[in-house]
Amino acid sequence: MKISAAEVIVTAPGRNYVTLKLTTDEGVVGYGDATLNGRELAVEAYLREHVLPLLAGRDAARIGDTWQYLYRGAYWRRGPVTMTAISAVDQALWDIKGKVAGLPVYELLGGRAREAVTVYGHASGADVDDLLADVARHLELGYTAVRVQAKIPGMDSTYGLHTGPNIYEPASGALPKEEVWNTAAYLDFIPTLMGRVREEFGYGFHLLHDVHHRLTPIEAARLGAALEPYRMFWIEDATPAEDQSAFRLIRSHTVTPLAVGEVFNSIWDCRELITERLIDYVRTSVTHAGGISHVRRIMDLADLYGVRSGSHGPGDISPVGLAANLHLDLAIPNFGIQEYMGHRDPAAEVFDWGYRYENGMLWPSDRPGLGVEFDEEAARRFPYDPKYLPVARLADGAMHDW
Ligand code: CS2
Ligand code: MG
Repeated sequence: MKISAAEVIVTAPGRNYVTLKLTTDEGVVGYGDATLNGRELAVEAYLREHVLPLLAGRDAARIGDTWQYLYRGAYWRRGPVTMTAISAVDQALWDIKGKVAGLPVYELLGGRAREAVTVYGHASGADVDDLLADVARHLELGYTAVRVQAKIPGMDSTYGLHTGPNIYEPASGALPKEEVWNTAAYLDFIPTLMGRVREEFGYGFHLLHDVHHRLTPIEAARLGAALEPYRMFWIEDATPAEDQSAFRLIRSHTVTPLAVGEVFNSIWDCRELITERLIDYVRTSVTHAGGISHVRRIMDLADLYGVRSGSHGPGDISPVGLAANLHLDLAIPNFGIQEYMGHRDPAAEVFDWGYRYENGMLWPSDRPGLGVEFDEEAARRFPYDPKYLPVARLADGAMHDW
């Protein structure tokens, strides 16, 4: 069965999503998520100009060979744009393979290693009381793992906070929003905040926190040590993720578990982190790191070293991408946890996903392939809406990591 048509569709039902549609000569359609927040059109153009012309006439069954052709066959390889584009092709081909076999993709990956996938939800607040109310709401909804973020006193805005009722969307505006960051205020506040959460709700659920690349290694070490009494499930992205050696220093000072990797796009970004056991959870997602085929290899390497998965699952990964990640989560032996924010209206007018949230877990559907349908007519009603992720500066005006 050959690929006969390929198309990229950019649509914004609530936020921007880039979706690849592959069609075979026998009329089987596969979808892949190619959404890269704030850089949507770069991936769309890479696919349209440099990938789609190579796909026509290729055997749709040969996923690995197509992957190698697009990766090894490109002299300028890796990087978020390229790897998100390759990922979309990989997802769409797994979708087609599942539909041809009449099986959900997790069956093709070896079958379910678990019934459902434990997820963590996002609690956030403009102050401590607001945050505590949101944690309570998550526990009532059945979450067994909750990520906790709150506005840092003294700062005008802080990353990771809901931007509407239960909505988290950091991208906004025709130019990047500028935020002012204060490390000292942050480091003073976070241990107090986690203490309040444990005091109020106890230790019977997993507590997570995202540092969002803001600290130096020694600051991150101090934070990890200060949080030890609160028995965190993890702290995430404690330092800018491209510096793998930073984690050696953090690791030597704290037993707070470490997670990193939402911005990684290949196994080379985390090889030392894994083989030197410098982290506990690797957060690479199927959408941004070369698809199911490549993230499976990352997770296999991680399994050898006792590192578990904790894949990125924000609203800026489409339901197709989240579904692809779920199939992998269900099948791998070293699954740890999955991030879950959900997709809010009007996303459901364009995407019809079969998986569902219940009791702190995502449950797969038994639809063949990835199990997500895409309504092209509805997609046309929501044109591309350009938006940027924010940038961060220090009080003296110098740029900082956002
Ligand atoms: C965040 C993301 O979910 C997370 O852990 O770090 O929401 C991140 O800010 C966005 O995906 C950026 O697009
Ligand atoms: Mg994060």
